[in-house]
Amino acid sequence: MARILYSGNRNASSWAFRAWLALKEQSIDFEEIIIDIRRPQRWSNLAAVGDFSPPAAVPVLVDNDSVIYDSNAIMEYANELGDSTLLPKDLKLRAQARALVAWQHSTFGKVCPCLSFESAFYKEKKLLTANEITATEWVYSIWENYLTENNGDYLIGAFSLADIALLPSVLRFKSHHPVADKFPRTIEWMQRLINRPYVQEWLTDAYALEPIYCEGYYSS
Ligand SMILES: N[C@@H](CCC(=O)N[C@@H](CS)C(=O)NCC(=O)O)C(=O)O
Repeated sequence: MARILYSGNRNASSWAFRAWLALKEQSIDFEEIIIDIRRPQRWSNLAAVGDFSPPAAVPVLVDNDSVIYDSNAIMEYANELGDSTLLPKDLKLRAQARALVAWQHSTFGKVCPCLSFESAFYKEKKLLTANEITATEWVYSIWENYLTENNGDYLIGAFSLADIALLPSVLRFKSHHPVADKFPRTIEWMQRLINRPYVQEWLTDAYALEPIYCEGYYSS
């Protein structure tokens, strides 16, 4: 049996983090090959991934003769290969979870684009602009609403793919702007999420790495 996850640097690849975490949380055995996506080697390394996976990006899960690319597909696959507990049984809750995953996957990265995943690991954080603070507070209010409406420990009640998908955004926002007391459920949810053992495992490695500085971070 050969199941290999081609992932990325722990302090750079938020998409690989999501795929890796879904596999771990479902207790699925796999080997991991970390593709170095730092510049300039990024381009040749990803070109080599393109030899077996058309998008030439990480993550990619190769499960024997199946090549599964894109973090979203890998998260869904991990859920179904495991015990399917990462999506709610209830149709409407499941749709809510998938909507959050889809939003993160499509346009959520445009909210404060300067606060990249890499920047969550910088020792010296930039000061946020007024617009960035407004956007961050708005995101916190949305998470607070989900947690209040679903009245559970996680966004959709139980731990789900929605929490996994949003975790890198939690890290990039929280590390730049603390959550105000008016969002108590968000404060607790973030801590609960970050304290999960596999999340801690990834983050311990990520914090030990040399930071990867993104152009324009301090000047924007
Ligand atoms: N939609 C893809 C995005 C994957 C992605 O952008 N991965 C980055 C590394 S975190 C990458 O390999 N980018 C390739 C490139 O920039 O050409 C997914 O969810 O897996």
